[in-house]
Amino acid sequence: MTSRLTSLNEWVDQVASHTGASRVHWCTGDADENRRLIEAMLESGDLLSLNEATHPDCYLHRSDPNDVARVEHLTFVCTGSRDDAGPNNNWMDPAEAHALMNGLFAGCMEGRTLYVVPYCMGPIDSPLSRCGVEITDSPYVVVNMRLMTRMGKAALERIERDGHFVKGLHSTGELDPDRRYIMHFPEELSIQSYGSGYGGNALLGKKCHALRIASYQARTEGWLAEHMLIVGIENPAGQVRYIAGAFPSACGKTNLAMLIPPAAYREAGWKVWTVGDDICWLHPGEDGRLYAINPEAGFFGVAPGTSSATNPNALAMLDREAIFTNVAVTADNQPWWEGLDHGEPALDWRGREFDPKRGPAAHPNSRFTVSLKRCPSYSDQAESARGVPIDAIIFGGRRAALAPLVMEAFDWTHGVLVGAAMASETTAAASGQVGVVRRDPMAMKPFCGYHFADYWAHWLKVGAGLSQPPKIFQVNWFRRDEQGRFIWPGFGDNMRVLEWILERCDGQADARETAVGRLPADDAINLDGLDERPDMETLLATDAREWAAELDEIERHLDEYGQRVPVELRQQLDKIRGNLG
Ligand code: GTP
Ligand code: SPV
Ligand code: MN
Repeated sequence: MTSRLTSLNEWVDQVASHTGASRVHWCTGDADENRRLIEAMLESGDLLSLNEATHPDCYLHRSDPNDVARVEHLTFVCTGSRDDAGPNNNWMDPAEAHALMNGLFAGCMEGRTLYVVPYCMGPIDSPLSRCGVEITDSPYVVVNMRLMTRMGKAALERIERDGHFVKGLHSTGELDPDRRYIMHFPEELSIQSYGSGYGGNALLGKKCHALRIASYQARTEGWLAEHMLIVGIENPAGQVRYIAGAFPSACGKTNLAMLIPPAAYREAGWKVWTVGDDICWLHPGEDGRLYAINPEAGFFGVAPGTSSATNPNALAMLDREAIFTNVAVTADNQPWWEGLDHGEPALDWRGREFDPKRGPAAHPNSRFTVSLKRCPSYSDQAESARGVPIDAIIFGGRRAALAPLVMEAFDWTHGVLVGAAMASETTAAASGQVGVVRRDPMAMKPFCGYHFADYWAHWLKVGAGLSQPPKIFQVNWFRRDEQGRFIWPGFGDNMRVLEWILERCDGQADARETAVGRLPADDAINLDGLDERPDMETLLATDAREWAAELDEIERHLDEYGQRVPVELRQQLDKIRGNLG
């Protein structure tokens, strides 16, 4: 190993000695290594095989029942100054956090193998990509990281060239919720995670690196690291335009990223191309546009609700080479979850005989892991080193009332306020109560690695530097009627809204100016081919009284971030108040 890797080698040696690991394995990412890890996990029971005939090379992992989602209350940003982490993060003094974590990691890998997992977030040859190394004692993490990132030999070579990387240290520990912490040290570009083996807590390339650490780096380097999908929409003329969309966890990013347009659109020649479904790094280009790369290489998607009616592209990629976490299984050992259109559960996500009295068969936050390349709508631009140019940014939430189906911001500054004011009902993706409306600015509440007020200022600054900024929109697929049913059909029919958005970007579709933003003019949303006309009047209403109350709440929400909130956002709020009269 050459000298540029000295710091990596020293770190690995030091961690191996501190954790007492019995063996050190440097991951190459090759197929043989993967096969051996899977065999060992089948042996230990960490993985279970699934029906080989229907689901070749697919496996099931059942996580500990107390370890099924991200844990926001145990996730910390440890900056030297508390103010830099902001009220949006839990904070701990770095020295205190290191002392705590050193105590937990001491001797924790005795008798276990320590895996060194070099990975690259983003296309391996893109100057926009960033590398990291995760040290973990979990083979489940290794096989997931192989699907979710560019993992192994090529990443190690890039680290050698770059000379720097983000250091991530992870141990599943005892899976004791009282000894569980996800710590970020943005000033040291390092992450330490102990006591969980689940998703965003344990696959450190994902939320920990590609959002919390990367957002912090992006601020100093002049770009944005966002919780966004990236999708290309090809019109019948063959022109592809790209949209980036921020939605909170379990609010529709994966579905929108791979939607299948309604029949009439398909027949006319519309196509959808998937670049990313969860994380997006946005860089200003020399032409004054914003360019996006997906730092990830795979999907860690929500299983429940995935069906041939809602997301046929996802189903098509889940019949081989996928890892399922916490789904149920049928009597013939096929994966099963609520919403799937065939089969029925025999065993629930905990491996018990299914009993509907005990709740759903699949855990509501059960997931699939699969390579991006397996997606039928995989974009030929997904590996593009310079990224794809973004025409529109959409902010979406899950809101039963108030938020209209779609609304265009007046300009970038108003768009930043729309993003900062986002609210959404909580979901099973994080531990805690489900269905409570909370503010989730830019869908980044759990993921922004620094003070939200500074983050909004950074958004304003990035926008000011763009000569051709994307237009910003707000969407809401989740408005409900009095019976609690969704009013908008959603899923593939969201294409109808995307069409209006893209036409607005071309200066074509009609909009009506309201106090709070621009909404589609009557009949501007194409409803052809829908069995039933949705209640568009409710979907596109902007009730002045409700909005006045909303603006008061937004003001209180901004106030929580104190003096650092950019004055432009308060001015926008005042302007809209004035519009409302
Ligand atoms: P994370 O991976 O947690 O970040 O979630 P996500 O934003 O990618 O959400 P995903 O696309 O996995 O959708 C979450 C849940 O919302 C699933 O159960 C979907 O079936 C459901 N969903 C997605 N899109 C729509 C929609 O347009 N309408 C309705 N009613 N439900 C939707
Ligand atoms: C989310 O919760 O937004 C996810 C799943 O995408 S996790 O990887 O657990 O963060
Ligand atoms: Mn997510």
